[in-house]
Amino acid sequence: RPDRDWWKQSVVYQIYPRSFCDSNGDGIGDLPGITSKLDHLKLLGVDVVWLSPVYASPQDDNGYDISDYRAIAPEFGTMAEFDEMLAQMHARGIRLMMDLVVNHSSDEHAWFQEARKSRDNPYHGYYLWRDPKADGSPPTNWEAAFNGSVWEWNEATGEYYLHMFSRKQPDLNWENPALRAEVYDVMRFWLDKGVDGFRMDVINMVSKPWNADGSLPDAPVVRGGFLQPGFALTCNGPRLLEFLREMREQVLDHYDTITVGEAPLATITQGRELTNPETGALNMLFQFEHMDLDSVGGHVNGKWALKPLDLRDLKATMTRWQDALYQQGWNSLYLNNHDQPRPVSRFGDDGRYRVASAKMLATFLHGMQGTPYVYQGEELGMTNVAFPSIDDYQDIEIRNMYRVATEERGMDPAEVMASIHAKGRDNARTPMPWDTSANAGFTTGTPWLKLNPNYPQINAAQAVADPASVFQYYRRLIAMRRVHPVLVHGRYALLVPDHPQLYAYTRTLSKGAGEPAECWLVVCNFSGDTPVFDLPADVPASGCDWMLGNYPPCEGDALHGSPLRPWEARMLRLH
Ligand code: TEU
Ligand code: CA
Repeated sequence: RPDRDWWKQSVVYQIYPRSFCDSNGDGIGDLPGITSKLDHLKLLGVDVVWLSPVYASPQDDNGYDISDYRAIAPEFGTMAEFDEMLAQMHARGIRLMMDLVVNHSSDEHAWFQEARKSRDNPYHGYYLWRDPKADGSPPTNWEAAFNGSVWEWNEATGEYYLHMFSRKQPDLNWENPALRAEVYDVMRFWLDKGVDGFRMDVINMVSKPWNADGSLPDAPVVRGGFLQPGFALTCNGPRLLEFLREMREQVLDHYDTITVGEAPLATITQGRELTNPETGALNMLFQFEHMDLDSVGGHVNGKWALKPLDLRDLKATMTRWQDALYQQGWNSLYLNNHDQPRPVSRFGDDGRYRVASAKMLATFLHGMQGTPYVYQGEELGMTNVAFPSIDDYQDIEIRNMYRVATEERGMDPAEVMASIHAKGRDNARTPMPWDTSANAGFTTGTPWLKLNPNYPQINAAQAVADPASVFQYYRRLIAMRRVHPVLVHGRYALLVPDHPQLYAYTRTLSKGAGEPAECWLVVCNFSGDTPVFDLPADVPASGCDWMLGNYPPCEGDALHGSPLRPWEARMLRLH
């Protein structure tokens, strides 16, 4: 391709297949359903689709537990329907990233079925086993993300196996070159079918930071009532770059791909190391710092212990990553996905100012340097839900946390439900609302998870028809990235860092000698108040052009002494 960095100008749309569109009335989204809605994506203007897993799976974690990496789960369709979907995407100029889940497999994968039979089975070394402590207890006190211990007993071999997530998701042993070779073969299988790249699930867990002698540290018990997954103990091991460089040399460099590595607790140093174009391995990472600002202890202590977001923390975090990767690597830009609550409920105002704040959040995100990711329904301004009963929720993480917190740790069910309403993953997994017909046109059957009750007001048909909708705003925002190189290559610089409600930054693109640099200003009001913005004196500007905004252009000087309206966003070209 003429521009090998096409992924820097792309906008990616994430589809969670179970909740996108059901074509056969079983209440579960599927591949033909996706194919039937590709024109929605074309209209939105996205360049790439990231498809969450559709491989064969017992669905213990909705497909993030894979039992055959080369087969399509019957719930989602057939390989022929996959091929048709891919052809229809390519026909529309839309590329496809698959979700590569290789930190762990399903316990129903043939590899694990063999491995657990005996300690000298040829597949035994594909997984991570440990003997019990002298008293028979698990090797460490670590907690898994989806239930008690990360260690599950295996009777046939008299030892424990590691699973950072559910007991049906045994971690794979990347220290074993034979296992790594199997992963690379799986990648070639999909790339040879024409797939354009991968999102790599918890990829910074594939090298575990364990002691060289194999001994494992116990976790410091920082007791809240909630689960505290031992991520910090199993992320970012010493061989991560080595493994991913090997993957790049053996597979990725032989194809024209886009790659993003999901990396909970990734540090900035890793961001630079792993995304360096020459010495790195992947195009970009999903780092989690900005996702952990509104909970006590983030991933280490669990996301359920809530605390209010301070905008200055968000500004500091985003600015650190923008500055660190400028001309060194590349950022992903995201505010939500299938694991995170809806941004307009989490960071905006999902009541009176839902539309304005959804547009503001999009402007804040897409104005920065990196590849933006739009999660299904984000383009509609979809909100969280608050189902009354734990029985309304399907997510293994929600259900197991609720059981442990209320039954084993005596927490107040009302307090636990409040955390679920704020941070539960099913907030993002309510079925995509297409129109105002029964079940919002998602299914003719009974949806696997209840719809958001506000679908009569928030659905794709309404959004496409309404010129002032969040959807139409996203279309204009996405199109700008293709037209204005400053949005792709311009240097980011934070302004007014200490302002508690305004997030303002510039993007500056140097032109040829003698030509003045092009400078854009993005100002976002993260509040329902009307704070005044004053362009700092060290940013030279005598005027500006309104490039985009979620309100009509203001009267008078937009740069000095200008009050922003509630949740207002302005994208201005300075001159
Ligand atoms: O998520 C990895 C991860 O960090 C999760 O702990 C996620 O952030 C958490 O559930 C939020 O509370 C990936 C997938 O995105 C997730 O859907 C899977 O459940 C998980 O890995 C295991 O494959
Ligand atoms: Ca279906």
